Amino acid sequence: MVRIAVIGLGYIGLPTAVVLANSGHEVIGVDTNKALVNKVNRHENYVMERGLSKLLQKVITKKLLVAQTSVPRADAFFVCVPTPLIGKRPDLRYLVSAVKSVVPVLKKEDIVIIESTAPPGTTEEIVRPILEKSGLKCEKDFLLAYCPERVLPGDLLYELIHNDRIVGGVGKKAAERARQLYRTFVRGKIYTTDARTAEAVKLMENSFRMVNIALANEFALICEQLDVDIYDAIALANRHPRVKIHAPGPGVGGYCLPKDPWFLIGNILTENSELIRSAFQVNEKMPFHVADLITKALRKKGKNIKRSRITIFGLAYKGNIADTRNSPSKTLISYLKKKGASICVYDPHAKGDDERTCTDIIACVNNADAIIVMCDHDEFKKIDFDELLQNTNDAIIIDTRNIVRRSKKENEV
Ligand code: SAJ
Repeated sequence: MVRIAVIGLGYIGLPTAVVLANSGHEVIGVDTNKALVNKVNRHENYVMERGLSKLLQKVITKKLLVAQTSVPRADAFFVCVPTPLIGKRPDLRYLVSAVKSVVPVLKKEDIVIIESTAPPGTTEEIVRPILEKSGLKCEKDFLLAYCPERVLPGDLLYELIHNDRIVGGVGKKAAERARQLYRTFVRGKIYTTDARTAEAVKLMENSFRMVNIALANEFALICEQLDVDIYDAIALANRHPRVKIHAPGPGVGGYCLPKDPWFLIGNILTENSELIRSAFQVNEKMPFHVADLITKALRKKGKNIKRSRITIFGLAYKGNIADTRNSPSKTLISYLKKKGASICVYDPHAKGDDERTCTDIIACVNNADAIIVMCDHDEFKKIDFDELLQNTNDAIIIDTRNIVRRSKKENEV
């Protein structure tokens, strides 16, 4: 059992603190947001992930986890704070502030583990000098490691425990100590390397996915022009033993994929990162391509997008989650409003933040000229669209997620 401080109780930090506590460690969760700290101590879960509420209640009730706003003395410190972008540049202010908060309590034999996604070199060139302001020397007195998260929202708790992990140490001793700590709750394999490689690996993983989604989107644009069904084509191509084409969609949202590749290529020569830069452009244009499809389909029905009623199914950035960060739906909605359309958004998961969502699906499609499926929520897969269309003004349907199943295809774009 180790006394562990988890700094940052957000989407990664809270589940990490809970799983560490449930693995028998004494865990102190730390966040500057007093309201979050109070919620944790009242086991009021705010990270909507399957199984987390129950586990949070267990570890709080058993006093295995407590939350507070100050960083305590501990044997291990997990730093799980956001690392957003400012424009296309990493904003490491939260990370720097969190690491600085460890300095006053750092002692010999402690280990500090950074989980926040960061540009290669951050752990050694930014985090290490800050921690050495304590007067202690890295590797000699304290240990430092970098271990990125790789969990899929919607299945986070399972993946936190079962996925393989990469642990990057500043020195072999740190990698081994971090490996031992993760081994107490990770059932997947744990691969050790150096911190810089681990930072790069995380960014390469998400760049790989962002680029491959862009390729799928570009295939969709090509197949539209070729009058080939993209989904049939991908299904057949993926029968090749070494081909795995991703799913095309209306764009790439979330906190990570729109951000992480910029951490990788931000300081790289343009001529050495052309593919990743182009992939961003392909994904970023997808919501506007959807708007173009809507305009053309309405025009075919003698309707003008201006003053049309358009129902958007899905504000979240992907299926079965409530997260709307960087959602392609928001880009599409904002564009359609500028074109004069009247918008109604229906999403059984995402409660509208800056975009109001309707809770009554019939009211939301009432008299609609278009229904745009932007998200693959399971609820949408159960909808009888033939019946739903009866409530609309002969609406067109644009299904960007290939989930609409109908007995007949009329009105579908
Ligand atoms: N998307 C497609 N086609 C695909 C796959 C995804 O259009 O074939 C779209 C989705 O609809 C979504 C976007 O791409 O808009 C990104 O979705 P995602 O599921 O690929 O990835 P994220 O953003 O959910 O990535 C998360 C991140 N983890 C957290 O946010 C806690 C990331 O750091 C993880 O590496 C990733 O899950 C993972 O899968 O491990």
